[in-house]
Amino acid sequence: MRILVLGGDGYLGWPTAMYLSAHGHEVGVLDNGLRRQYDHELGAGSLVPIESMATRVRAWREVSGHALRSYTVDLCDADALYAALRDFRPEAVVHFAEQRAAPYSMIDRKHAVHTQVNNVVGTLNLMYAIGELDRDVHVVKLGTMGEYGQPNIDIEEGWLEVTHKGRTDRMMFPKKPGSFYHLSKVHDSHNLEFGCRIWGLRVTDLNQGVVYGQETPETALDPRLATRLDYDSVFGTVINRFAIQAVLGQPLTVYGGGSQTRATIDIRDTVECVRLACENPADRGEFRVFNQATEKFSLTEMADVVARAYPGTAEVVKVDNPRVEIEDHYYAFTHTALESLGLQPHLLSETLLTSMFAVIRENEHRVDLEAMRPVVDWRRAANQAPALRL
Ligand code: NAD
Ligand code: USQ
Repeated sequence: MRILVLGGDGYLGWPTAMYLSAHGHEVGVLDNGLRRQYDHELGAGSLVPIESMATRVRAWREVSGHALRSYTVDLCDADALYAALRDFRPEAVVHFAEQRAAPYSMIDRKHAVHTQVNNVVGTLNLMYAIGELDRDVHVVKLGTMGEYGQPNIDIEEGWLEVTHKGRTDRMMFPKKPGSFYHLSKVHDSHNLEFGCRIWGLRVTDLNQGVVYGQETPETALDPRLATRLDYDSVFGTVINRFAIQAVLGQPLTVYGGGSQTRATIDIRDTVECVRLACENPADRGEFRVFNQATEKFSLTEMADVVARAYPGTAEVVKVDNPRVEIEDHYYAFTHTALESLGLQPHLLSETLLTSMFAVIRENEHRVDLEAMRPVVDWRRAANQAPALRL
């Protein structure tokens, strides 16, 4: 298949592009380099050095023999997006290209507005481009488990049959997200579902849990093919941060009481789930939702798994929660759709963490400890610029 990966320069987009290419697909990567600009803005960066998009594409051709067509395009620039789609003529588009950090969206008004405009407008432009150019293109969109929040009922895969006052309907599952970023994903889901109803688009919304890990079979082939690993308090995700804190001999920082429970997934399963979704497209007019997460852990359990796997771990500490989150809550979610397509999940194990510890040790000299300190407070409408070094 011809598959265009939007956000193909990111943490997940780059390994996914190589994985799809290694599986025989003709792959294009599209990105506007925004994620690299956030690094400059925040004075942070990937723990593992990453190459430019041009070097990555060249290295992949040398190592695998497969070409990737690369587009430098902002999804918010509709003309450029239409031109890229006309040129590449994809059968599937995998859409990773959004501002994806909850803390970034909570810095202040400017960052909340940027997040929602970038994400919602980019997705709307994509919908219109496909609506006008070729409605058979399957959109595989990265959503997030955080769209649902932590409801006191089981989380279904996107849809819920509701009986109210004796009548029954199939509704989109109610959402209660926890940041302006997570809200942008909810808005995307609603827009995409509407596009399926009015234009007969084919959409798969992958509600993914928190991803951990840094290596996939393809990134491990050559150091130039490495994907990024974020450790700062704005973009670093929790299990990756705990692993880095363990190696650095820093306390593992559990926010709040630690009973908050989150859905998780190994990066090697992310790339496989996207392949499965692309190769088994949604029907015309179908808004299909898969919960792309394989396990759940409380924050304390995550810290304990990491601490057990790394004998030198300093300690697990509970710090004041900079976010507004519910702590003692019910959490159960259905995740059978991807498994029924053939996903064989990698579960969080000491094996994966051990390989990650080695990567972290090699690069620990690159860590700026100051960037690890949580600085974005959900309760404040405007977080102070100096603390963020913006
Ligand atoms: P990332 O920030 O590393 O990658 C996103 C890429 O999209 C970046 O390279 C960025 O430059 C690009 N991009 C952003 N806006 C763009 C625009 N307007 N035009 C063109 N390119 C643009 O993020 P990631 O961790 O790889 O996440 C990818 C997707 O997966 C996101 O949509 C995120 O919401 C979702 N997701 C991530 C996780 C996780 O734990 N990392 C978990 C669940 C869902
Ligand atoms: N947390 C800690 N200590 C830390 C960092 C985070 O306890 O040092 C806690 C947070 O309070 C939160 C949980 O860990 O309860 C997850 O935080 P996170 O930053 O790892 O993840 P989150 O903000 O939810 O966002 C990440 C990705 C986002 C994706 C989401 C999936 O950045 O793109 O959508 O995971 S989900 O959580 O399912 O919505």
